[in-house]
Amino acid sequence: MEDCLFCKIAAGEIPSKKLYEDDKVLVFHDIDPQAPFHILIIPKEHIQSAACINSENSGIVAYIFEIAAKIAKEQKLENGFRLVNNCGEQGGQTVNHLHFHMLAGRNLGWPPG
Ligand code: DGP
Repeated sequence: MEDCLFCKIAAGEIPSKKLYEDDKVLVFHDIDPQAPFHILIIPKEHIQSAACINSENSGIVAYIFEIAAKIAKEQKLENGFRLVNNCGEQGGQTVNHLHFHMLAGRNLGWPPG
């Protein structure tokens, strides 16, 4: 999609520090890490937000969780991790392309601010 930052990153038009890639998803390091380990998992297909998930495209969400579990094993995140999706303005979403934050490496507070 034109003018979508994460579509451009997925297309390789904007560089990123990639951790994993296949035909469906891209995993790369967040530019502003909030924990010692902070990556973003995005679908390559442009989906604006979690509010746009429906019966046609919901499979990608399960797949993203599968990838997160695989990364947790590979990165030896035995002490746990957090998967976060921010949706919409009040949800704190700043990039309008569905993405899940995966954070680990410190005790993460709850509830978030
Ligand atoms: P959110 O606030 O949930 O929409 O998260 C967007 C995240 O994207 C935020 O943590 C910072 C990250 N981000 C923004 N621009 C870039 C970029 O150009 N490269 C990378 N790697 N991350 C970015």
